[in-house]
Amino acid sequence: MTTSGKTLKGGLIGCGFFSQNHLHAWQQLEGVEIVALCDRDEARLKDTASRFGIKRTYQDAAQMLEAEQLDFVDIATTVSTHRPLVEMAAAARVACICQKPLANSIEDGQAMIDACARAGVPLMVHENFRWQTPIQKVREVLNQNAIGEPFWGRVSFRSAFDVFSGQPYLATDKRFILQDLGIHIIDIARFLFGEATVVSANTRRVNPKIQGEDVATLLLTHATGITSVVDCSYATALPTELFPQTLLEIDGSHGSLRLQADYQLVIHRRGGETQTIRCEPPLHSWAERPWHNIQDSVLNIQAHWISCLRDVKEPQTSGADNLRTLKLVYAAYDSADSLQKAISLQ
Ligand code: NAD
Ligand code: 89V
Repeated sequence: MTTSGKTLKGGLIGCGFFSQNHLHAWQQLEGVEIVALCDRDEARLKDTASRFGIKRTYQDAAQMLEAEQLDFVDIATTVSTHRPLVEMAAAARVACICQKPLANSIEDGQAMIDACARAGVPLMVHENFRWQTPIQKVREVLNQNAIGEPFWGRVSFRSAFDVFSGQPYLATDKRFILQDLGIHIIDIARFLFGEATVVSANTRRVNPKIQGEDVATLLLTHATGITSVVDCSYATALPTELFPQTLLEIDGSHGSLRLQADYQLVIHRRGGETQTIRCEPPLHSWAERPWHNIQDSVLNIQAHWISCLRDVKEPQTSGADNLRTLKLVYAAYDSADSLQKAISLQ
């Protein structure tokens, strides 16, 4: 696909809760335009089209793909439609962004990757948490060897924020926190510590009004030799609500690093030197607190997609890469179902 210079044309499928962030971010980025929208729900489609000034609308994704000359589709529907929509776009030889979770099973995820590979089009999973400004800063600090060789880490997300009012399906799905939020936190662990080879986990439901688990704790062994703890909770009422901040603790051979509340990054060198860096994400004109950290990461991942399309590079969170995160999610559920049995990913 040669795209250098021209404005890239995208079509967005699924005009629901989260897609509004995608659309704001696309409007902020140079060299890209969402020329068509698709949603089965006519009212949502019209409302989104008028708010973002997008003229061409479709209630059927197949019709949109047939009628439009698109460089890519941005699929922002919920998980059950991901496989059919990605396969449809691949059959039309259109590059795909697909929201997380990639799929409802490893088999479906693999089929989506294979369909895109056969069609020769890239597939990127919209796994945005690693693109958050503070997480990118921590990656940079580790790359600079500021704390030496990391040997232990904790990636932690604890909150009592009401996610169910914006995303009601989260209260009724049989599986909740690992599949929806843990998937991001596990991906951050992979991003910072490398591939995980063994996982054990436990989960529980605290909130009686929901169907799935809202607390999960994982112990991971990484091929790099790092041990990490990934913990997430939507049942944790703190004196100050931190949603949607991910906190980090990383211990290295020459020091330690802590990403603390309110985006304070503390880097300590063995022997005494301690530095505190503030990594507050930018508040874009369309963004609002406390979501601005996530909203900024949407802009960052979409900018990455544009640069990958232009330079014909594989996106960081390609389908194949993200399938490894999905495999960890399923392995964690399997472990939790079998008394925290350690599951090997090799
Ligand atoms: P939603 O239910 O609010 O919106 C989905 C929209 O897709 C609906 O308007 C629905 O009518 C439409 N749709 C479904 N199937 C369709 C089809 N075949 N053709 C056309 N339209 C179709 O869902 P949401 O809360 O916006 O979540 C969407 C996805 O985004 C989910 O996979 C969710 O996990 C993910 N999400 C990601 C983040 C993040 O930070 N990365 C945050 C929230 C949600
Ligand atoms: O990222 C997500 O999918 C969201 C949230 C951050 C609220 O968990 O559901």
